[in-house]
Amino acid sequence: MIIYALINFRHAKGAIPDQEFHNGWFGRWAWVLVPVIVLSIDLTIASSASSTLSSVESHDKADVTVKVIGSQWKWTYEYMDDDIKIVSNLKKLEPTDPLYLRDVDDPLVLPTGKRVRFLLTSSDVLHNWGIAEIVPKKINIPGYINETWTHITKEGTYRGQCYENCGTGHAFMPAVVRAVSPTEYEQWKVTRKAQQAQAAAEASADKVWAKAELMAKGEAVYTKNCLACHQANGQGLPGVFPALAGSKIANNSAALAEHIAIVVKGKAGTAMAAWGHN
Ligand code: HEC
Ligand SMILES: [Cu+2]
Repeated sequence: MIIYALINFRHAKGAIPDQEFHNGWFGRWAWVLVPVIVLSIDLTIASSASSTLSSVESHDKADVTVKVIGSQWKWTYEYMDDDIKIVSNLKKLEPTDPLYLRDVDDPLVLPTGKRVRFLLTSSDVLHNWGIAEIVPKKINIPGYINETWTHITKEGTYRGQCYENCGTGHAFMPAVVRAVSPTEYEQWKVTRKAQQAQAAAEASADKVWAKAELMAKGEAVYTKNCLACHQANGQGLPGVFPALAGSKIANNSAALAEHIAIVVKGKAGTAMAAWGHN
């Protein structure tokens, strides 16, 4: 409009300005009505945005509360009202698989039609948990708890990931939620608790383990907790994660105490976490 006016109503063309414009009815009302219209549009947008934001931040009572803990590079879910803990690790799949880097071994299970509250935190660096279809992402900060919530209406599997660059394994920590009906959810809780109790009983029993049993159990523990850094073949990543294959600590019965110490207590200032509390 400005370019059109500059060309067509220029002085050189003999245009004469309308000096009485502001005295006509249009000139009087336009400069009142235009700001009123613009402001009303602004306020309409602001009020619907505010109600959405306050709903996102709502602290209403929830039916299920889950603590979501990010760590390099997996998600741990703790059900606050039930003694259930889920450790979600990347599922190893072939690159040709449609779910490559998008599936986990043990997803978070949630009921549909219930209000679910999430408490987000981290045990090492910044992570960011979220699943676009059901819950907005929110940052996981070490030593700090963030809160968000959801209400899932449709059963199914929902996928998200870590949205904060948290290190070399950032791409390998997908977040997966399996939403089931409330009845199925109750059944799942019963089975899950029974499984956990059995595992705990096995761990504490005075059972004499055969070497093969120990090897099988150790492999499962390694795959779930250590493989991401030390790799399946035990070679680690040179310069970042040391190889356990051929390591003087891991393969030497004289260094047993040192071996146990580094696994239980970790090594401060490195990615090697203390596993003692698990
Ligand atoms: C987040 C990555 C990460 C994970 C997961 C991890 N480690 Fe480590 N680990 C390291 C790093 C880094 C070091 C080297 C620490 C240092 O600088 O001495 C290390 C060192 C070790 C060492 C000493 C090796 C040597 O020769 O000095 C052992 C043994 C070990 N880890 C065992 C384990 C076991 C068992 C697990 C699973 C329960 C595990 N690690 C999980 C990163 C990791
Ligand atoms: Cu992360």
